[in-house]
Amino acid sequence: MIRLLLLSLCLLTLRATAATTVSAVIKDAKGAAVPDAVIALYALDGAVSSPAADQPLIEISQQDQEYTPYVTVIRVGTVIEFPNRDDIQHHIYSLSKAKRFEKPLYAPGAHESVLFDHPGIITLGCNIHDWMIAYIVVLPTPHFAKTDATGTAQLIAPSGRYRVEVWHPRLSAPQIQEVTFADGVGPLEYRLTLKPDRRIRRTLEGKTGGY
Ligand SMILES: [Cu+2]
Repeated sequence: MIRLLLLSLCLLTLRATAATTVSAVIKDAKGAAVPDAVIALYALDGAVSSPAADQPLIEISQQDQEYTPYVTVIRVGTVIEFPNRDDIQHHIYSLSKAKRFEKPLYAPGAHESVLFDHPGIITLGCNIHDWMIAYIVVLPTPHFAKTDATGTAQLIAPSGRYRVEVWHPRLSAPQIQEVTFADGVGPLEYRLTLKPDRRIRRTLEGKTGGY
């Protein structure tokens, strides 16, 4: 019995440590790099998911009348802090089903936190500044990444089969495929057909949007 236990422990340890890194490269239809795409991995063969590691403080700040970052990806059960680094008030709100909340008269220096306890996509707006928008992608999996300015992301997960879902604010529907993670696999390459960027331009004097 003890032997069996030890053996299972060894196997568990082996599986948990056999992490593979696979890179993903995401481009749009014209071949330009796509930043802020979220890639989520869902294990298909019961691969052991590592428990959530100590998470660094995750924040979405209000600074220079913008939300930063534009896209945040977290696991279900994560708390996000919303520091207001401006010297004016904001009015943070979400009407999204995964988390409805509102922080009216949100004062300079405020830094309240919100727990995101349901998976889904949350659109964050500001009732005072129409152009302020951010997305929070809340996932029921510990394996995910977001593409950087070069459209690249590194995915780290135990070897095994996964359903890979790619999401982007301008994608009509998530792009889904099956991938087997093993040493030497990748990079995963995507060409996404994105909808036009409909974000509202800033109207402040001297500000040109900067998108
Ligand atoms: Cu605002």
